[in-house]
Amino acid sequence: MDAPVLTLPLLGLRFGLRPRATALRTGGGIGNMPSLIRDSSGVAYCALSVIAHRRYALPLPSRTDNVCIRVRMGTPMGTHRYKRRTCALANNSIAGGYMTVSHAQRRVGVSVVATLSLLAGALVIGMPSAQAESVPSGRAALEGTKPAWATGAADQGATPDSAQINARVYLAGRDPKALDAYATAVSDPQSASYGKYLTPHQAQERFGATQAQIEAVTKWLRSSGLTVTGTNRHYISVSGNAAAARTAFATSLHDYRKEGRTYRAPQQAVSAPGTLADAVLTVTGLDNAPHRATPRDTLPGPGAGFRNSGPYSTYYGSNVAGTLPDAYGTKLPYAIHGYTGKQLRAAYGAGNYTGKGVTVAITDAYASPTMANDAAEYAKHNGDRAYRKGQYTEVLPASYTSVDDCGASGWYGEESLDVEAVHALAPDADIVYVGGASCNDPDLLDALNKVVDNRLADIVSNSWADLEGSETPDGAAAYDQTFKLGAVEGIGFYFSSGDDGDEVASSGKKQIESPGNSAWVTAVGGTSLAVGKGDKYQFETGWGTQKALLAADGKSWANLPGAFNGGAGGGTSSTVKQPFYQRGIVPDALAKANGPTRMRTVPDIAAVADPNTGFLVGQTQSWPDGSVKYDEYRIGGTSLAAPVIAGIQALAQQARHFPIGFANPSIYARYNSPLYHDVTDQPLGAGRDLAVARVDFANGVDASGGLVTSVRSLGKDSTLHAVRGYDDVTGVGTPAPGYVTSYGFPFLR
Ligand SMILES: [Ca+2]
Repeated sequence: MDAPVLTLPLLGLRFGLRPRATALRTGGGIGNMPSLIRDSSGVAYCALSVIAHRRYALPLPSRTDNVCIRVRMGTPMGTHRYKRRTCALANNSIAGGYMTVSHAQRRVGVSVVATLSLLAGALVIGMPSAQAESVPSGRAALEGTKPAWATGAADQGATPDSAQINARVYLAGRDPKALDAYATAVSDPQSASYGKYLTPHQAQERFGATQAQIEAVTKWLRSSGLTVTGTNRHYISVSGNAAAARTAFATSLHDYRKEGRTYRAPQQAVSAPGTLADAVLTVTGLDNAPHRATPRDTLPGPGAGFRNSGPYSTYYGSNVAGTLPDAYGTKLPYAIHGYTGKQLRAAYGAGNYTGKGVTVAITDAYASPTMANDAAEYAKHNGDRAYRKGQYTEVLPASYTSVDDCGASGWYGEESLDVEAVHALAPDADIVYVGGASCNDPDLLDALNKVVDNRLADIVSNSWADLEGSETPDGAAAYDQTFKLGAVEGIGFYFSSGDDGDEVASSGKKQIESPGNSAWVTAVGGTSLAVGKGDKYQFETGWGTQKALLAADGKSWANLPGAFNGGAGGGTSSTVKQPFYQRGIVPDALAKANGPTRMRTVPDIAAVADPNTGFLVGQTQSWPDGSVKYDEYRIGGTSLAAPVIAGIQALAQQARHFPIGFANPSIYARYNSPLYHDVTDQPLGAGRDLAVARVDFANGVDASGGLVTSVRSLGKDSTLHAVRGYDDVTGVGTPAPGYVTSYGFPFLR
């Protein structure tokens, strides 16, 4: 086991004297491997294996030579918008490389743009704020339920009364304020209630909706002419026509133009009868109802395959590109072949801990049909422990929807990465995969609720996200309620912070991602990691890549340093106020980046994410010769960082002999200590830039289409910078030897 780097008394002193941290919030990301597929008519598509989110295919331009293109595309129903930032294309084949995709909208039935600035989770019912539309007397406004894009200028007139509506009325529970307070106290090491978790049944008894509330809300909805299609402890789902919705929610529905399409939305803020103000949390689904969904009970086969070329380094610097031009004044090491669990465990101080007795849940949409076999194969190939019988289990929905719109098979790669990374870091931890019925918010939220309602796990790894600007307060409130219920049960949620840096290149606006922006989850940022010979930790930088190609004559790098190619998401929330645990730690230059009020910043913690210093993942894929078989490729993104941290937290929980629960108060309590690697962008000295050389198959599969050679810089994350202390690329840093064992110290739990 790695010896703790601090003595016990020093730890006690350091943390005993630290100003009281008080708590909450978080970011999400993406990395894709491009590949070429053709449909039955021979039309070529760029298939994006979206590692943090989903897969999507779009028609290729007729011919493009290694250019950056911006593509905006929508589903037939227009409820999704994908912006693909960079895509290197050559002669209708896709140059290997790392690409990112982000979603202007992932949600169905939730408005696309949120400009209301309000505290997430603090939807004020019955107390209209200055931002809330007026509602009829005797009604309680549900703030945030009118999308910002539902303006008079965009108004196309009333939605026909006969239009079909599907909505969810979320229940506030019997005492939302008490839930908030208990979730805070039970997660705060300095609270007398710290660690006093409740069972799901106890949580429901204490904070869930009462039967009387459910009956009253049901009666209201039915009396309005809506049909109740389902009731659970979180929400009542209803269907009906627009006329009934108008009666129920005291607002007309109108059609609005937005980005070339027409969407339905409430004309005013949605409201509930004043007598039900305490019972209703929010309503989702009145805009852009998911009527496009087509239930299916079978999923598509594995997606198009991807392979890395070489040369590689097996550890950082093991293979120097002697024949390639210098960059930044030095020869470059080749990119890492893909770190193994052994290397990552050593870098982050796993010691002899294995995660025994701990359960990690992974949520994604859909379910790879080959996951169990792929995971077993991967473990065998890469020196990870074989899975025990029953160690890996799945909890799946009865059927799937939006299979085409969400690009179901693209989620398989994400799932494979999540499962294999958790097992590589925490080889004895149980893993339960909880699949969502689609990539839409309601279905992913259902998956999270399954974890909470049944306490399926101690730790939940989530490598999916959306832009904060696409999140609306109604959706944020529903997520936060789930996270808080999880916190009172001792469940911690971990979300990747994003793969597009400050998001300016991907969205045109500096912003962060959600649900990682929530005060109630741990946002995991990313680094470039150098593990040297003998698994020795060398350094990390913030993950941020600029990519330049080898010039045609092979003697120089064209346009060095090249364009931004991807990096860890981070920054300051526009909607979530600073949680107590960040107070006094996050510099005001970050916390107040959006105005005079201190806001939530992300990420909280970080781990390896750079695909150039990434992780091998094994997956059954479809190959150009028609075969469908297992293979391995290197992958990265904060999609990797999240399961790595989830695995490390499983080790820490084993050391603690008790669930860590919502971890941010504990994570920040260790700030500014040798328990973390404090990551900076130039760890080898000011002004010393770092980079690796990388060679890819132009077609992503084999050398038949030629090779693409590039230089990839480290520590160049758009306008974000990893600096000494807390930063918006890596948070408090990455776990160092001693971090895991520190959870076993009684005064430092
Ligand atoms: Ca730092």
